[in-house]
Amino acid sequence: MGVVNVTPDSFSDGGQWFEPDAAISHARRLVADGAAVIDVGGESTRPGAAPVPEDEEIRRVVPVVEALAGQVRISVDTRKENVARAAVRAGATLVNDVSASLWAVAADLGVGWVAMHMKGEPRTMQTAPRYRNVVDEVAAYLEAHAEAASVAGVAEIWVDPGFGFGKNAEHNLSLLHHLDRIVALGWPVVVGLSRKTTLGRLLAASDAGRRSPSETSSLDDLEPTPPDDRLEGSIATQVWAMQRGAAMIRAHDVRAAVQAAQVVAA
Ligand code: HH2
Repeated sequence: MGVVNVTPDSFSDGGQWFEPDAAISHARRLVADGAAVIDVGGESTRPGAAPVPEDEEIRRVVPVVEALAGQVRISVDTRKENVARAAVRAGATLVNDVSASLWAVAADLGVGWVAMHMKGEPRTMQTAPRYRNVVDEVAAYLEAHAEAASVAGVAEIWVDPGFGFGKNAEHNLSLLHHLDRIVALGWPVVVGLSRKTTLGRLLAASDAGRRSPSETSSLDDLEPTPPDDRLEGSIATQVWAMQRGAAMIRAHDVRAAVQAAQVVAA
């Protein structure tokens, strides 16, 4: 799943694909690189991001979806019912829902649905997130939401542990370590690891000569490498996830992710 952020403020590529023409040609590049799905988003969900009004989000997303539909499968990355509806009218067939709240809309529209786990909401989610057991909590949340969607009649349901959404480095690593628990729920798993901050912190730790995993306890205090310098961490964790049964990888660097997948498959 290749990421196309039609936003001025996304954490890793904000502003680069904000103009529709730039977004469309970037998406075509990702398809040529091997993306099977293009995920079009008009609102950043990075920590601290400001909400975008519905009509503005529709204005950003719909022309891009319209231009690409028919050439590749399109998902719409949104938390808003009317944005999902407008994108599906324009040709999207999957709703990538970081709020895991739009299952009835997906059922009504007859499209697929991704349920992602998020603790809190983007404006505040990274302020001291806490869990009793992050793996248990995320697994139970995804199971309950997928079940509700299934009962409501959604025919295609994906689950995603939501790396970085209300989770510190230890939570993210714990979820990755136990990804088999999420896979064992029985729903196909999507992972969004690409360029995430925890990877930037691990790479910064490596640059600083901290090579031992036992030295990663204070990772959250480290200044991460910049988002466009997190490729090695993205690929390493994507390969880890593929080997543990993730069925879809949400990626900015599609060529590298597809190449890694081909090597793993071989
Ligand atoms: N991560 C982001 C956005 N949408 N959707 C799913 N299913 N899983 C994820 O991990 C996920 C997601 C954040 O990445 P990005 O879209 O690049 O940034 P922003 O939210 O700042 O636009």
